[in-house]
Amino acid sequence: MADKEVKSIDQATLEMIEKAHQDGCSTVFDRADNMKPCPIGAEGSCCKNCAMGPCRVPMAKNKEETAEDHKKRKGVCGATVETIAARNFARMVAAGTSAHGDHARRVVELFHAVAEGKAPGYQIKDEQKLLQLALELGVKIGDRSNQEIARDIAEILREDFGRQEGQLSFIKRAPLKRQEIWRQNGVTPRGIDREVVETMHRTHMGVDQDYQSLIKQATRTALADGWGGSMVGTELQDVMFGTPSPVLSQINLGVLKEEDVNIIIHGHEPALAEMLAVVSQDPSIIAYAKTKGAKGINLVGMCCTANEILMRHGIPTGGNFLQQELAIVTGAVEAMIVDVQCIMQGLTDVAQCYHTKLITTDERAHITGSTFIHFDDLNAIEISKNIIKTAIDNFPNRHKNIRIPQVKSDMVAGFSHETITYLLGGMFRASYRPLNDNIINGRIRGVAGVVGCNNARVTHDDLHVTLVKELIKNDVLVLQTGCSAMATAKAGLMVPEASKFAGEGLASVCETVGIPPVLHLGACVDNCRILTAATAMVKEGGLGDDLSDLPVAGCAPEWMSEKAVAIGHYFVASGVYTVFGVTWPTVGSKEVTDYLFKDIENSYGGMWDFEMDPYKMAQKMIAHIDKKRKALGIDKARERVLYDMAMRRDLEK
Ligand code: SF4
Ligand code: MSK
Repeated sequence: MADKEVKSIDQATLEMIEKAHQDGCSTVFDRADNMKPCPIGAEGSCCKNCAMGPCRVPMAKNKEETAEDHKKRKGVCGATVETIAARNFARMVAAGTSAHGDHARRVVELFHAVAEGKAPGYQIKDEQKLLQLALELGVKIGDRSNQEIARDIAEILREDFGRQEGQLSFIKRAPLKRQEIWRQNGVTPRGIDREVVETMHRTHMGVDQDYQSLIKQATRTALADGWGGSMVGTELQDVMFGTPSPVLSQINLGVLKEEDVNIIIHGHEPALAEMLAVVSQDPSIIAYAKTKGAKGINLVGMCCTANEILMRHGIPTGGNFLQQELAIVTGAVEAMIVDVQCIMQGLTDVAQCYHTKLITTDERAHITGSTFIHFDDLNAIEISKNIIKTAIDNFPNRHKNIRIPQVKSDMVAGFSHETITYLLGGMFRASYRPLNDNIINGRIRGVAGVVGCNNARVTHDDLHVTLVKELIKNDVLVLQTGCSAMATAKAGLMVPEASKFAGEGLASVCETVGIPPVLHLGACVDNCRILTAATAMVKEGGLGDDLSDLPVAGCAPEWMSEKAVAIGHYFVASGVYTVFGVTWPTVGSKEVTDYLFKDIENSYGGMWDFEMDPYKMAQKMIAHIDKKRKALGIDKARERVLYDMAMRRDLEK
């Protein structure tokens, strides 16, 4: 494990932290040093849900105080430690679900506009996926046009947001046994908005005051994210922008080009990024850049928007969450264009140290000190040209102080569920059979989803990379999204040659199929692709009849956002053992934490865990995978050992 004082294991990041210091510019790394986390808030023991508080009910901090003494500590209204911790947890889930849900709502609105021919520049790129969705949702195909079919699909999926009764459209994608578990536990989500609103209501002062009841509603809300908002967003984005397929690209700050106009697109929703990708290739725009002395235009992604345009266009990625300010510190970025989510307010201060223009584009996300250019899907081409011209006009304003770290790595991304099926089975026998067979015969021990953010409280990228290396070494195939995927890509784990880091069994499968041992599945909303892949494994047969039977585990080692909590909880509620690093938000209540870490398994087959050491994270995940292998009766296959001569002689004694 890297020294805690080391800010990052990434050379480009370290170089730019040093440059920021030389330039007198403060970044997230300095702010994290100057602002220690509040220990009471960190453990979920602070309630500020009414004006009689904030009330603090922290854990015992000295030996004289017993657990019983702690339990006696109450908020002014009498709220217990359990209620306060569970309410805080539920609100994190609601916030995360709302972020993905609101992202998906914009996608549905754009999809509807495309269907009505009102959004020039956008189109339906994946007709096959459109027709599959139509069949699944009961939309008549016949001789109707793609536009007519798309409009019906948009209208059906739009209902998922405000539905008051019944269930979300994609719930029926889950294995039947899983659907029954949700029904029995009363957590089948109705409408995405309804579940979020109900969580906010229940956690208001003086409403739901039983921690298990609060967690139950948090569960229903999280499921409205994984099998609702996120899934709707991913599916319709694929239809409009294309379902990802493997693509070679590069990652890290070294993808910036000194002689080009560098434009960074940062945030989450791909509508703007897709259009910028198209417009930045326009010969008239490139010619305009040349009139300002630049060689060309270099569009680069940051955070999850980067994942979206990387997966579909191979556009290079500048870096992950903790590198957003550092990209500006290079002095070579003309504009950083942002939409929603994970955009640090500190960007404005950093941009002021250099010539970079911070351009906000979304009505829901204004930042004081930025330039706001409203991005309207219905006039996307014109607005995108305007944004890019604003960046080009800024090129002559560059300061002399430019330093781009010469650090970048090759990567292969674009592993959608559809692509994995095709790669495994080929065009005519596309299926998960080879994956299931290799899990059953033990070449692949299991599958892990490693996802989530960076967090300035731990060494940047270290936990992601150490954990993933440990997993693949032990023959665990790793599926990744978000900033976690970027961390391991920078470390060279997303190229086929990375199979040299994998155990013998996993390496042999990866080399046969021609894939890296670590697969990039996309952005944070694309975590639902992992659910889809896991469901396909169940449906393929031989690995049980529910998601909780599979030898799989999940982890967000460097999480920071509320979205990560929503994602983790929908994995747990879908039957997956899920580990978080850095900190655990209910640690202030032993009962709530025990419930989430142990008892919840009885209801859903999945449970949470917390671990700060990446080696121990890997051990815990592998132990869970082995437990599931044993329950499936496939643990024996793994124990096959190739005997060398010394071992044979020992046997014959
Ligand atoms: Fe304190 Fe209760 Fe108000 Fe929370 S709701 S701030 S615990 S009085
Ligand atoms: S961007 S949510 S820091 S993964 Fe999706 Fe990265 Fe986490 Fe934001």
